[in-house]
Amino acid sequence: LEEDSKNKQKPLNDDIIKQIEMLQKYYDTQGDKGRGHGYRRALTFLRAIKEPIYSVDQLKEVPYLGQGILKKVKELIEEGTISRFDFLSHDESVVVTDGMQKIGLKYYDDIKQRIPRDEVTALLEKIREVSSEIFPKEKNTLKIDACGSYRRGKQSCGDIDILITRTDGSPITGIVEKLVIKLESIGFLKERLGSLRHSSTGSEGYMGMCQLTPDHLNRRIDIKAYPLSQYGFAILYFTGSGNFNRSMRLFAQKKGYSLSDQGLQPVLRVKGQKVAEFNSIPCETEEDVFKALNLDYKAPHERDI
Ligand code: DCP
Ligand code: MG
Ligand code: MN
Repeated sequence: LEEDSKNKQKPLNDDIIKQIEMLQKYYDTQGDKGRGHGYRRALTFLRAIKEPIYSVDQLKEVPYLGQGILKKVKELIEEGTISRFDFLSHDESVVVTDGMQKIGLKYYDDIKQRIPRDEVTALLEKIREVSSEIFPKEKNTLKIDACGSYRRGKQSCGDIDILITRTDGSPITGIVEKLVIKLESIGFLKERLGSLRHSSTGSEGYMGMCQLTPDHLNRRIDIKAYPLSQYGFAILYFTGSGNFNRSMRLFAQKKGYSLSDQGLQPVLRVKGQKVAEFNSIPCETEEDVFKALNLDYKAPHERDI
C-alpha cells in the first residue's frame, strides 16, 4: 500500500529546488554570505539529480547537503512547506530584528524575480549616463561595466554587478560615494544594504536596491570600484562564476600563489602553513591573470561552471 501511494506521488525535485533557491536568495539579501554560498553549492548538486525524489533519505549522500538544508527539505516533504518561510511571509515581525532583514523582506517578492538581460543593459546605460553628467572631465577615462552573470552572457540575472575603474590609473577614491548619492537623489537607488565599503587597498563598494522606472521591479545591485592596478583581478573575480573563481583560486594556491579580487600574491608556505605573502604580480587585464598562472584564456561565457 505504501509503495502504491508513493508511485502516485509527484516527484519533489522541482519543489525542493525552488524552495532552496528562495532560501538562498533570502540569505543573500541578508548578506549572510556563508549560508548563501552553502545553499548555492547545494543547489548545483540538487539540480544535477535526475532520479525522482520522494524522500529525504534519497538525499543523504548528496555532496554539500548539510544537516541544516536536509532538515528544511524534510520539512518540505513531510509538511509541504518550510516553516521558516511560512513565518517569513505571514508574521514578519518575528524575524525582523535589524534594518537589513527588514529591507530584504520589503523587497522580497521583487528580489526573487530574475532580471531580464535587456533590463540590466538599460540599468547599466542609465548609470553610465548619470556618471558622465557628474564626472564630465573623467568622462573618457571612467570605465563602467556590468559583470557577474550578465558578462557571462546570461539571458537573465539574479542581480546587477557594476564594476568601475579609471583607465588612466588615477585614484578611484570617492567615485562610488558621489555616484551613489546622485543616483539616490534621482530615485534610481532606493535602499542601502549596509554602509559603503572602503577597503584598505583602495577599492570601494556599495550594495543596495535600484529601480529603472516606477514601472519596473526593485532590483539588487552591487557597485564596486577598483584602481586600475587591481582591475584584472577585480573583473575576473566579479565576473565569476562563483564556482569558476573557487577552482581558479585553488589552482593558484597549488602553484604557490594566493588569488583574490585584488591581486595574485606569491605565498611562502612551510609545512603547509602560510608564512609570508609577497607583492602582487601586476595584472591590468584578465588575460594577464591567466597568463601569470600559465592558463589558457577562458572567455566569460566559458566560465559558467
Ligand atoms: N563571487 C564569488 N564568491 C562569492 C560571491 C560572489 O566569487 N561568494 C563573485 C562571482 C560572482 C560575482 O562575484 O559571479 C557576482 O556575484 P553574484 O552573487 O551577483 O553572482 P552572479 O552574478 O554570478 O549570478 P546572479 O545572476 O545570481 O547574480
Ligand atoms: Mg550577479
Ligand atoms: Mn551581485
